[in-house]
Amino acid sequence: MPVTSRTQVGIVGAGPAGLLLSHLLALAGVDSVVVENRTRAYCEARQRAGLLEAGTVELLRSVGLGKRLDAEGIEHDGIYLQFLGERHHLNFRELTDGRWVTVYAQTEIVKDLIAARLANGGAIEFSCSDVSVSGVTSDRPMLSYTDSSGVAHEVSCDVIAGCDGFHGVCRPLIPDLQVSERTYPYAWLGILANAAPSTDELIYSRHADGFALYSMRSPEVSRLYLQVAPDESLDRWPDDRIWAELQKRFALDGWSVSEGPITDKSVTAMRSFVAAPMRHGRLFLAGDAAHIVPPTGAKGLNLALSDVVVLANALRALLKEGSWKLADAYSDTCLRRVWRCTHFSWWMTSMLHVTPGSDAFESQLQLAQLSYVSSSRAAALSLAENYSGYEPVRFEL
Ligand code: RFL
Ligand code: PHB
Repeated sequence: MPVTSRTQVGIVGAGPAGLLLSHLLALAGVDSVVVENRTRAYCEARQRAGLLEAGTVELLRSVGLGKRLDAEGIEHDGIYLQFLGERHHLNFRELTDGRWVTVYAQTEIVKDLIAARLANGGAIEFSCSDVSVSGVTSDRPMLSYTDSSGVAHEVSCDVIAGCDGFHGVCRPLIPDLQVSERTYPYAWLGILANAAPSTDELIYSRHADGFALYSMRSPEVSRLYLQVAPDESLDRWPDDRIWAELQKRFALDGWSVSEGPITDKSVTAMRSFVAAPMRHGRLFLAGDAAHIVPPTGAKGLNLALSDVVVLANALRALLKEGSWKLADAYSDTCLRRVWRCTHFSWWMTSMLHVTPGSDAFESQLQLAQLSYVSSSRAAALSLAENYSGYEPVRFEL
């Protein structure tokens, strides 16, 4: 017989979305249980995003998660765009009345969130199997799973939050889902290296051989990406080849990429994906479970956390005051931001990558756009306000 229990919100997935939701709900006095199929160590080590919008930083500070972020996060005033062998700085602070971005790795946000939840007695079950959700159109949906010791559980909930990422079990429970999708004919090869970054800001470089991005994690650790073929095998990319390609794509007189031991290497496919609606009955999707953007705009994590703020406000109104108003508006409210970010990410991706088989016409359009963004204040401001975070959401404490 399964062990039965009761909570207000059953949360599937201990990524940034599920963990932040559980934290915000606790601040609002709403109970939750988070169920995750990976180990805690795996969740804390998964290399992904690194760039936070100003609004995301302000949100994390306002809910007690700013301590390490403020000590270790690296604030940036803007970015560099590089093309035709020249590097141009876009200063977001100047363009947008003080907006900025911060480099602070997703791994660190996940560690901070797990530590905060566990310190406050929060329930997170790692290493679960057979996770399933049922009865989402009834008044008492059920979250079922087997824990790491092999014991089966059934948790009766008021609502379920599907924060289980792109390959999760929640999205398929929504009937008549409308999916809008693009795949791109390239991927990113990402590395983490013990090398002091030789740049003060991130560099987005369009080179005739493909896009490259120079990011960082700390004053000692660099994070770099190269555009590669969509089906690229890591076997074809020994460290020497990676550094040679990075030096070529970022080449500038009197300057070079600083090299060091590579500690992580992976290939990520590029995709845009939006599923609507993001709610069915008492099931709400948030983050990558509902949408994916290509990483060129640095939006995925920020978007996931914005969904969660909208959802936490809605669930507090529903579970503390009995009002369905915000819950009914949840999907439409989120999708407006999702589509803005989907457009921005697609636009950045299309401007900076070399499409295999493309002709001179496409290259000239990209270069014309890059030159416009680097010289027109209006065009630069549009990039800056999207990149640093357009219309940030607020958690109502
Ligand atoms: P996650 O992080 O995928 O977490 C989902 C969690 O659910 C678990 N799960 C299940 N648990 C229980 N039962 C099941 N059946 C389950 N199925 C799955 C998973 O194990 C996992 O723990 O989704 P979430 O929380 O929505 O967070 C989204 C972000 O992770 C993602 O959008 C960003 O990483 C995207 N992204 C970036 N976003 C930014 O805002 N700025 C960036 O600079 C940025 N760079 C990136 C990125 C993503 C990248 N990759 C690898 C996709 C750079 C890269 C290379
Ligand atoms: C990162 O630091 O991992 C990063 C930064 C900016 C992006 C994508 C990834 O656009």
